[in-house]
Formats: sequence, structure tokens, C-alpha cells
Amino acid sequence: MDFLAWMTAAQQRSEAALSHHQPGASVTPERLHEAMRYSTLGGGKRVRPLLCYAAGEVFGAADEQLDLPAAAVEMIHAYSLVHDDLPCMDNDRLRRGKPTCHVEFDEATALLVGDALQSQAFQLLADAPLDAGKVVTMLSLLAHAAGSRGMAGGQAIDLAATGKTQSLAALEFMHLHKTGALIRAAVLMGAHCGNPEGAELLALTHFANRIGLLFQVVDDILDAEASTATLGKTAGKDAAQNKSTYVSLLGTAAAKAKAAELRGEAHAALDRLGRDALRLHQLTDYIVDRHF
Ligand code: GRG
Repeated sequence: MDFLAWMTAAQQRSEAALSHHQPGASVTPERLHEAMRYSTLGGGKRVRPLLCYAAGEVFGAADEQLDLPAAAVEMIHAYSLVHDDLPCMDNDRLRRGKPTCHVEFDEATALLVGDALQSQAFQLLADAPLDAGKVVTMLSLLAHAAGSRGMAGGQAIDLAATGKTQSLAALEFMHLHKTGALIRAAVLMGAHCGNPEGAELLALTHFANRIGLLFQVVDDILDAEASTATLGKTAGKDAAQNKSTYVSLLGTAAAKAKAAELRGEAHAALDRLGRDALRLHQLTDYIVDRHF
């Protein structure tokens, strides 16, 4: 199967799991459930579920074992976008080509959507058709990735740094937490659905850290170069908010060179696995070559 066909099938599988594993819009409280579905379904690239499925495949996990972990990571991601868009944070009105959750519904509902999606994510993991030991490992990985030593911590660092010039090292630290932690969790959770060995997990962690940064460098380049219509979210926000980015600190050409370097390091880490990791190689290239 070529990469596009594989990706489309995995995205559809992920969409179906996300739809199936949260309450219908007619279940009380209807407005909250409608807003949760609005924020999770029918949009987004599904990069984190794709990584989870691809990593699971490397270690012999079946798609049925990966559905719930993949959906759980995407629910945490969707919650983070809903909260990030709130007026108290990034105050954005456009996400995935449609009005943000608090614009379409209201701020209190958007706050509750994030809260409820976070709980739902852990419910899904608890229900995953896996050994109890694997479930506990995954609960721990996702909790760590979402919390103050992961994504939420990275967001706090980002908010504190807004309007100030950050060093490249500080920027990298922030992104390894804000964006990288969840990407790392997606990869490792997928792997743990199968049977990885210790050394393989180390190589995989290195791979995940490289693509976490790669994802962000490309995000910065797209924010500077692509249009709002193409991105489905407000373009040019980093410069407008005077945020330090790879583009503002390095310039566009050097940011692109950095992306090329990280892409090479990610492929090299996968090569060290000594297993067929075709889909992870292809996803690495997709992260670089994407247009939104
Ligand atoms: C509110 C706790 C909390 C955390 C927010 C992830 C995040 C932390 C904020 C999002 C802000 C942002 C633009 C980050 C840059 C990288 C990123 C996560 C972009 C959006 O992810 P994509 O491109 O989005 O995977 P889709 O819509 O394709 O799922």
C-alpha cells in the first residue's frame, strides 16, 4: 500500500474510533457533547494517531489494540487546542478551518470541553484491550506527557516567554515539552502496544524527540510563509505576537536547514532500530513536506 492510501485509511480509522468512543451529541448534557465532537471530529491531520499506529505496527501490535491509545492521544491534543485558543491564552478565532470552540459555543463550554476530553482520554486507555501492565504503562506515559512536566508545562513556559526574546536552547526546551511531549507519548504508546525491547525504546525516544522538534520547526516556517486559508488557522501569529521562533531566531533559510538536519537525525534513529519502520520513515517526511 502506498503511503497516501495507508495514511488515509489510518486517518479514517482514527476518526471512527474518536466518534465511537465519546458520547453522542444527543446524550445529556447535549451542548457539551456536541462541542466535544465539534472539537475532535472532521478535521486535523491526525499526526499523533498516525504515529501511534505506525509505531505499533513496528512492534507487532494489531490495529484493534492501537485504536484506543491513538484516540486517547488525539483527545489530549484536541483539548490542548481548544484551551490554547481561549481568550486567556492565544485568543484565536479559527482552528482547522472553522470557528474555534469558544467562538462557536462559548468560553465556559470550551473550558469544559478540554476538561472532559482529558478525562475521556484516560477512560479510553483504561478500557483498551491490552494487558493490565501495558495499560498502566500507557496511563503513566500519557499523564506525564500532558502534565506540568510535559505539554501543560511547555505551555506555561511559552506564555511566560511571550514578548521576550528566547535563546535557541530555551526555545528547544519549551518545544520539547509543549509539542514534543505528546508526540513522544504517541510513539511510545504505540510501541508499548506491541513488544519493544529496552534498547529499541531508547532509539524510539530519540526518534520521537527529533520529530517533535522537527514538527515545531516546520510549524514555525509554515506560520511565516503559508496563508491563513491554507493553514486553516491564523497565519503570521508568531511575528504579530513577537514570539521567538526558529524563523525569528535563525532566519528562514537556516530554519529550513535545521529542519533538514532534524529529518536526517530522525531517519538515522529509526535505522538504529534494526526493524522495518517504513511508515515512521514516511511520516517523518510527511511532517517536513506538509503544507498545513
Ligand atoms: C492549553 C495545556 C495547553 C496546552 C496547549 C499544543 C499546545 C499546547 C498549543 C497549540 C499551539 C500551537 C500552535 C503549537 C504548535 C504546534 C502544534 C501543536 C500545532 C497544532 O498541531 P497540528 O498541526 O494540528 O497537529 P491539527 O489540527 O492538524 O491536529
